[in-house]
Amino acid sequence: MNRARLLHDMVRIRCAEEIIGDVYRDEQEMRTPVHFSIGQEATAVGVCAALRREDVVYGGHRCHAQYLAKGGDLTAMVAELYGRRTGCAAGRGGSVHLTDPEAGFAASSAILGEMIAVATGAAWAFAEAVGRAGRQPAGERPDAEGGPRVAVTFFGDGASEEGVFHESLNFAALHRLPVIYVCENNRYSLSSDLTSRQPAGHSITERARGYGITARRLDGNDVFAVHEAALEAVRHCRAGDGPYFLELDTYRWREHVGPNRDHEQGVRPADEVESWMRRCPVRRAAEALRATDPGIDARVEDWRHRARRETYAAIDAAKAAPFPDVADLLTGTYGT
Ligand SMILES: Cc1ncc(C[n+]2csc(CCOP(=O)(O)OP(=O)(O)O)c2C)c(N)n1
Repeated sequence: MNRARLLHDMVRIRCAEEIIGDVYRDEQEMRTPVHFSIGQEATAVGVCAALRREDVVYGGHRCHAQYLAKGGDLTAMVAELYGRRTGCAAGRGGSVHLTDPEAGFAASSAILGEMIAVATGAAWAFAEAVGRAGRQPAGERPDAEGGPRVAVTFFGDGASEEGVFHESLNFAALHRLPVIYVCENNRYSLSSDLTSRQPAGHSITERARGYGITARRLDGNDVFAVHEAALEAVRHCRAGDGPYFLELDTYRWREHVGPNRDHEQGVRPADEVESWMRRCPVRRAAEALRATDPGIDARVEDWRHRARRETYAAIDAAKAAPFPDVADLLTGTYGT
């Protein structure tokens, strides 16, 4: 495991999102809702670093970190937030419809739970591809060595309350599909706390286990633990042992949608937010690395500078790019 790389990726994502948040609020030029993952970076980074490029990730509305962690292009993401033609979804999707197929970030959607089903379908195709390869005569087989590609889907605790979550898990377990379900449990669905939405004494992990799926719940702000667990999940899927479920406990620092801090408006208790901010995944990883790498703080500072330059350059590039042409409105839609 390259522990410094995990920290680097989190630093880059944190810087990019903080800058985007400030610019979003101050300028009012990005005409898209934005759901920040600030405080939750360890989940996306720990999981995506365990994947190959050809494995595919499907995200939900809170997808910036997932997209960037999988290798999605930052410049194209920022252009998408500004609605420009150079955006990763040609300026038509906004922040909840990020995509970078080259990097293996297939799609994201704001319809809760939708991508859980889509990732399950992709995993079915990946399992079928390996099955077909196995049925072909030796010598004619595409290289299925190392097992199937893996599909990963990130979603929140709120999305686990959608019916499609249960249908998908049941189907994946039945067909032993290579799909990793990653529940980023940040305890809130909009402003509703988990305890007001789900019965006490039960967990989302337990429900996944109810379908016979191997499932683990762990500290989602410990990037090294998340990464270890994700490596195990990937091994499990490639070995043909079926789906894997990870419930990662974490917390968002900003409001549900937008750049502000909602505890300042009384939406969440300030002491709760502060206690989670003390468990900052970026700071914890830096502290852990400092023991063996005394130069880590200087490297983090350098990474921050680079990320700042990269993000501001992406903002400048986006502003200089054209908006989509009205004449192209239907290009790429079904039936055209
Ligand atoms: C099918 C559907 N129902 C309701 C919504 C409205 N909605 C948007 S985000 C959200 C809360 C999501 O909470 P969670 O899944 O825990 O993710 P988080 O925002 O905490 O990352 C809701 C209810 C939606 N987008 N789609």
